[in-house]
Amino acid sequence: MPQVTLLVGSKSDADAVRPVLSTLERFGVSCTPIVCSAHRAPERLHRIIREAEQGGTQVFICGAGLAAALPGATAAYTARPVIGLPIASGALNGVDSLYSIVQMPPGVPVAGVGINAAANAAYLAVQIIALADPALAERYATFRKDQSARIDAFE
Ligand code: RP5
Repeated sequence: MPQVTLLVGSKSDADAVRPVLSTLERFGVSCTPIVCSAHRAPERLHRIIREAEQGGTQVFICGAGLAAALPGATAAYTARPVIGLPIASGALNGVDSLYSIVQMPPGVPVAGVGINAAANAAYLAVQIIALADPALAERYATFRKDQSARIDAFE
């Protein structure tokens, strides 16, 4: 049962979201990546979200470029947390996607991370899932401690 469903709007987003998979794997969080465009295949997206919920998905991460409807459309179909990952592309280089993701209407939130901040999307998912998973919370706390120790080493 995948704990995270990673949706991307296009195959062309694959390289940008790869750190989501490697970061989740590092923490032992299972993830299924799926390509589905909110604009080009809205009915399929609805079906995918329903099936993901039935399969136990706790958090959705949605990476998309350009108008980036995918995170918002996913949030419209589920009450589980949705993390929006804006991907740099097109004339506006991801600023369009960032604005789309953070400007959701009240009542349908999407948690936005920075442009191409794929690892941060994964860390945020880990933090959410860790609320009800003490072993994962422990692994994440260790990671944060190690990270602090590495920073201190430069001083
Ligand atoms: C967005 O449009 C996708 O997430 C992708 O970043 C962008 C371009 O898609 P393609 O034309 O490469 O399929 O919906």
